[in-house]
Amino acid sequence: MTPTEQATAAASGAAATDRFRQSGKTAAVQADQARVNELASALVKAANDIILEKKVTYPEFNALKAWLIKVGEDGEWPLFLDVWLEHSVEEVATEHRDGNKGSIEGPYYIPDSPSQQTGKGAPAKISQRPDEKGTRLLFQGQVRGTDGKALPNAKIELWHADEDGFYSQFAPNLPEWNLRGTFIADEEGHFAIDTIQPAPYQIPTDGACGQLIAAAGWHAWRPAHLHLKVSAPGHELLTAQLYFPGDEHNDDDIASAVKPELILDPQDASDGHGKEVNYDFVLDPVSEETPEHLRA
Ligand code: MBD
Ligand code: FE
Repeated sequence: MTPTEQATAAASGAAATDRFRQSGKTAAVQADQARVNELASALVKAANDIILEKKVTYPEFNALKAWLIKVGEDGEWPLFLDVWLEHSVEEVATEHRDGNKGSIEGPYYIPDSPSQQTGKGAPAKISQRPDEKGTRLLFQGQVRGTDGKALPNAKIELWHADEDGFYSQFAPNLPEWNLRGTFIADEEGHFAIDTIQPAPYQIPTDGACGQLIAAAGWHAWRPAHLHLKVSAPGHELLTAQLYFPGDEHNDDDIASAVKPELILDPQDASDGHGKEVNYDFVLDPVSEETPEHLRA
C-alpha cells in the first residue's frame, strides 16, 4: 500500500483474502463426499426453509444476489465468515478442553512475527512506532499445562489494533510488524510483554459487510481486544482474545467472541507508567483426538 492511501474495506478485504489463500488452511480439507452432501444439503435446506417461511420476494432474492456478488468483489468473505460464523466453529473445536477454551482468530492474523525472549521481570517490547499513541499496557503471566506444571519456553504470539483501531498489514501507513510479535517465555513459562491498550474496533463500514450492517440497523463494533496464539510442545495450540472491563461492546460484540473468563483486570502499573495486568494460560495436552490444526 502506498503512503497516501486511505483505509478502505476493499483494500483490507483484498489483503485478508490474499492472506487466507496463502495460509495453507485449506490443504487439510478432505473431499469426503458423504460429509459434503450432509453439510451442503443442510445449508441449502435451511435457506429454502427461510424463503418459504418468510415468503421472500423476487426483489429480495435479487438484492441478496447483488450483495453476495459484492462480498466477493470487496474481498470480504474472510471478514463476513469470521464475524458471523467463526464463533460457532470455535465452540465446536474447543469444547473438549479442560484448560483455556479461547476465542476466534479473526481475519488479521499473520504468522512468523518477529520473535523475542521474555521472562518474569524482563518485559519484551512489542514492535511499535516511537510515538505510538495509547495507554501503555504491561501484559504478563505464566503458561501452564492442565496438570499445573509450568510450560518452559512456551510461545506467545500477540497481535492487536492500534489506538485508531487499525491492524498493521491490513491498513495503510503502518510499519509492517506494528503491534505484532512472538514472545518466548522463560524456563518457568513466565512472560512479560510491553504494549499499548488497543482501541475498540469497528469493522469496515464502506464495503459489503458495512452495507448489510447499515441496512439491518446493526452496529459494526467489536470491543477492544488483544489477539493471542499460545503454544508449547506436546500441548494444543490455544487461539484466544482478551478484553478490557467496562467496554460497552463486551456485551454486544458483533463477532460474538467475548467470554467472561477472557476479560482482563488491569491495574495501575507499579512503575507508575500506564497499566499492568496478569493473565495465566492453561493448555491441554495433545491427545489422540487432537485435530491436526491444534497441534503446535
Ligand atoms: C477483527 O479485528 C476481528 O478480531 C474479527 C473477529 C473480525 C473483524 C475484525
Ligand atoms: Fe481483531
